[in-house]
Amino acid sequence: MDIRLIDFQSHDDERGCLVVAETQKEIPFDIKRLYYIYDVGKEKERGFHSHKHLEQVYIGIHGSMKVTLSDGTEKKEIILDNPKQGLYIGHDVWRTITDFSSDAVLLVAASEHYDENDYIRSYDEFVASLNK
Ligand code: T46
Repeated sequence: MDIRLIDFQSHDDERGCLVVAETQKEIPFDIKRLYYIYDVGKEKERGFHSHKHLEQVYIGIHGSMKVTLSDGTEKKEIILDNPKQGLYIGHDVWRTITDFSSDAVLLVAASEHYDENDYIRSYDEFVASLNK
């Protein structure tokens, strides 16, 4: 499955922590879009889709959340609760994001502008697309 955790550069001192992620270094693509998700209600679930081309890096900036990933064969669960790490997710990976803590903030760096045509929002369609 085309996913991996990435360690960011962190500069910590008595004033706090400063974390850096640079394009084509820690972030393996040119960032065309940033968005963030917060104030997710208790037991609310997001995602339930894959992307045909989009690559993204998820950063659990604050609080925690669970990301469940599948390539149609293998399934992995990753807790994002460390703002010094990012989760790279390539295309053709089904994802759900659940178990948001009440203070959770998920920042996402994306390789492309928003395009609804890049989404596969049916799991059956996702599995069928892998066999093409
Ligand atoms: C992902 C997870 C983490 C836009 O208009 N522009 C955007 O850039 C995005 C991401 C969304 N939208 C609109 C489309 C929907 O009307 O915002 C609404 C909510 O989007 P969606 O239902 O896709 O939200 P999530 O949290 O299920 O998924 C989003 C991203 O779409 C997805 O790529 O990985 O966040």
